[in-house]
Amino acid sequence: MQHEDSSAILDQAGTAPALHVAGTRLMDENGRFVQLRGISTHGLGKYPQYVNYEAFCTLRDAWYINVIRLALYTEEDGGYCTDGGQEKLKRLIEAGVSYAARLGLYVILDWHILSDYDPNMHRDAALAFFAEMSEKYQANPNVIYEICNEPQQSPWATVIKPYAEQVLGVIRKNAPNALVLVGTNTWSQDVTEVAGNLLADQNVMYVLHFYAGTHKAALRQKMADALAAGVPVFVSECSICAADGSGSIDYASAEAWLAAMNKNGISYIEWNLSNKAETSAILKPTCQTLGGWADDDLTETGLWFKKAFTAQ
Ligand code: IDC
Repeated sequence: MQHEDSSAILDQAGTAPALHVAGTRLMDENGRFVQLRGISTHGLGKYPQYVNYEAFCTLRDAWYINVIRLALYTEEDGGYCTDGGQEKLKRLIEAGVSYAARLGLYVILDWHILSDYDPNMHRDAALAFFAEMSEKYQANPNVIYEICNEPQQSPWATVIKPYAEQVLGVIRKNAPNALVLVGTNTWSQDVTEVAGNLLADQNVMYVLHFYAGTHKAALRQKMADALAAGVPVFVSECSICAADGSGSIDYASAEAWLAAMNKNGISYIEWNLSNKAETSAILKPTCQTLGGWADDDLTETGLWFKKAFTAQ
């Protein structure tokens, strides 16, 4: 692996340089290929305490991440469209973006649909949210927009693509060059479904999610097929346990995924930054600190990803 993607990719002004899609890969404005690697928060409504400067700083300096994903559930666990309180959640996003900017990290604003499986269910809220965010962050090249976490029962051509065109419409008025990530059908696994029917937009990547205990060679083959068909793939969420976020770790499958992503320079983000008693959490349930973690604070999943990030 070329050492093109050191943890924080700072330009001379100390900010993360703008990114664009080049073929199926990401490139910065200095012409360097970039592989983003990082961690996703758990739901912002449920675990707001991990959106803090020290946490992000630790993940940058000790884990070598270069991106953080802010998971804004639309429905579950204090969701933006249910009981989360929109102003409170937006203040958290504002804080998260400002910490990321100060640290030279990229930051993903993740519109985290899940049980609301069709992105059109909350389309008006999504349009308003992304209009507001893209206006606010139009001068921040480190902000990345992820417009629908995991659609289900939503065919690409008739449901997700028309939704994405509308959301892109509002984002592009303010942020013509920002990177936008679009989820795919079946919990963001159907990346081949978009082949030959991409959005008419240069700066979009298509999302694939995997949980190594559940998803194995068949889904990796889909990733390879999508890349071969010219689809730029971004793994905005993954972990090494089962798809329910818990269960046991499959190390062999995890290594196979890591090798496939590194070989193709695919960006990937681990789920999740919390101490919840579930395998995908990177902190042990006994860990009460909000940053500056020692290895002893980390779960097996945390240790595995820390090693993956720092090995490069
Ligand atoms: C899971 C959380 C779990 C929570 C559940 C419902 O880990 O604590 O109770 O959501 O809110 C996804 C989703 C992501 C899931 C994760 C694990 O994007 O929200 O988080 N997962 O199930 N897709 C595949 C797995």
